[in-house]
Amino acid sequence: MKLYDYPASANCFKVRLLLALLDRPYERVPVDIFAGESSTAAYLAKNPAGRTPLVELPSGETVAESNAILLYLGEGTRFVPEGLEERARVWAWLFFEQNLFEPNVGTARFWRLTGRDAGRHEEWESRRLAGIGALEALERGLTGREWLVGDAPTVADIALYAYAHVAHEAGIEMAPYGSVAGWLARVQAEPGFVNDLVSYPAGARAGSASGSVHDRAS
Ligand SMILES: N[C@@H](CCC(=O)N[C@@H](CS)C(=O)NCC(=O)O)C(=O)O
Repeated sequence: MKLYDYPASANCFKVRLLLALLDRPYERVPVDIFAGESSTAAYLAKNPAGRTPLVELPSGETVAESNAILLYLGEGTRFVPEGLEERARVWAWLFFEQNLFEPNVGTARFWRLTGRDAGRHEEWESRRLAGIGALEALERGLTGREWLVGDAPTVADIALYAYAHVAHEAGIEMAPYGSVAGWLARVQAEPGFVNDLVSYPAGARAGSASGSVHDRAS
């Protein structure tokens, strides 16, 4: 199996984390999204949305969207429950992650770390505030519980971990979120845990040769 991957993307990190926890081998294919490699005709044929991550299976079929990939890879393992009610609750957290968490926490972080917050402070601040709202929801969801669904980690925890563990880089003060802090530590204590999320390279910065024409990441 191949993983088309951008090392600084936390959406890609989700997939690498699950593969590490599963101790599953794969071939990593780096895609330099700031050099246009996610919008070539060859890449768009694999993922019409032109985004990473993407997995290519031995059959040649591809699966896009980080959380769909987590569900696909996690099926039949301890990270995806068997019962329909628990599965549905996992799906709900995955939709929450894509609707409210990543677009706000992830985007506010990306803009801040790459200088894209300059010149649009109000827009950035509204993403950061919405990110705080998403963190408050995550805190409520974890209060009195060790994991988001059931009594063991699922792909929902992996998906939310990806941007929650770097939410401070979006300018969010994390001290109020004690249940989130305990849960982040529990994810990090899972056997096989790795954190190989790297910093955005210089070429991702707004105003750099490639970064200036690219606004879609996180
Ligand atoms: N909803 C998608 C978002 C993927 C996404 O935004 N990927 C970014 C990196 S974090 C990307 O590859 N951007 C390349 C581009 O937009 O050209 C997912 O969860 O996989």
